Amino acid sequence: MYAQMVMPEKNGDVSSPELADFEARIDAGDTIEARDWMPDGYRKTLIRQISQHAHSEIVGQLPEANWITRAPTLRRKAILLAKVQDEAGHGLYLYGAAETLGVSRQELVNDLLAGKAKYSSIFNYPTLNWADIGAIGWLVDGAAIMNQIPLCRCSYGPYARAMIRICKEESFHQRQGFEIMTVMARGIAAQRNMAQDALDRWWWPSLMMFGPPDSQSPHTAESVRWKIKLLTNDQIRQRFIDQTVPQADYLGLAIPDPDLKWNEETGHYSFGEIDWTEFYNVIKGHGPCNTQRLRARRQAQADGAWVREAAMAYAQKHVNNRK
Ligand code: BYC
Repeated sequence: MYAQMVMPEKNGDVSSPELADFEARIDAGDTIEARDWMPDGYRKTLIRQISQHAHSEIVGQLPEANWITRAPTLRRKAILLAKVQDEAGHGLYLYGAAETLGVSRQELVNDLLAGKAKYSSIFNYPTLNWADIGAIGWLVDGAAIMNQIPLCRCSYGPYARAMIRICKEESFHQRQGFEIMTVMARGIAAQRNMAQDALDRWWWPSLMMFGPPDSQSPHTAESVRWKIKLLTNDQIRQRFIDQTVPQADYLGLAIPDPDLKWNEETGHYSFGEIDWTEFYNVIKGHGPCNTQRLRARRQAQADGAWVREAAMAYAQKHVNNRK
């Protein structure tokens, strides 16, 4: 896999003692903290990745929130509400981690609302029925954990620590999704059909969550060298497939890929071609729900203006009282 990647030149002045020291620390597995010296490229990549991740958590609330009022039972509603609230919390930890790099949360949010910042492609697909909530927990949160567990060991301390907490919550999310799928797959024919239909629609977009193939990923080589990413996009995608296929078998559901088969030689599943044209379309803003997602975020920003103003006025009052 590494052979396919273009290895970039080392960032900045290779003879700089700060850079040499920084790279030695990365190689030794040290954690870099907010006040430590870091190359501009490292800071920039972290701000990009952490803020995209934060935006994904926030926008990612929308497809599932669509079903809170229509959850089939009170218990399901309470669980879904808790899960969606967790995602809001993840967004906040991540904006906090990004802020340690010298950027403000407001700047990051402005970039999202202006359509300049990315968030995960997966949240531009619609949730058509209750089985989609099961599929999201099982596949989308499953993919998220697969990506995030290695990030708990990434080189930037504030990001790694946020990831540890987030992963604990994500594993509950994945299990609740798998449990919904189990109930539906063992239910009446109509429920089994809904579960299969949800798997059919979410499978390929879930594989796209891991990003483009390594051969077309401009950031992977440098991010892996700096331990901002511990594994490449293709490596994590393969791990996800290897873990998820037996789960689909357990559910009695068929993965919608005629080319999927166990490969004795590699010890992994081989799988069919991912439609990268669809992926690039979605990340350029032309997915089924991009417009609707950004509209919802802009509305939330406008609706929350009075809360932010009141909180600022309250904080200012305390500052004035202390004078
Ligand atoms: N969607 O060089 P590459 C969750 C972009 S939320 C959109 O491989 P990189 C949850 C990429 O940004 C979990 N864009 O990039 C929440 C880059 O564009 P720019 C979200 C994508 O960064 C609520 C370009 O393509 N998880 O779990 O090295 C409810 C080239 O890509 C995507 C994270 O954010 C995509 N899928 O690798 C339920 C994890 N993929 O920036 C669940 C943290 C790629 O040059 N992020 N792009 O304009 C990462 O691990 C990495 O950023 C990625 C991409 C693996 C995603």
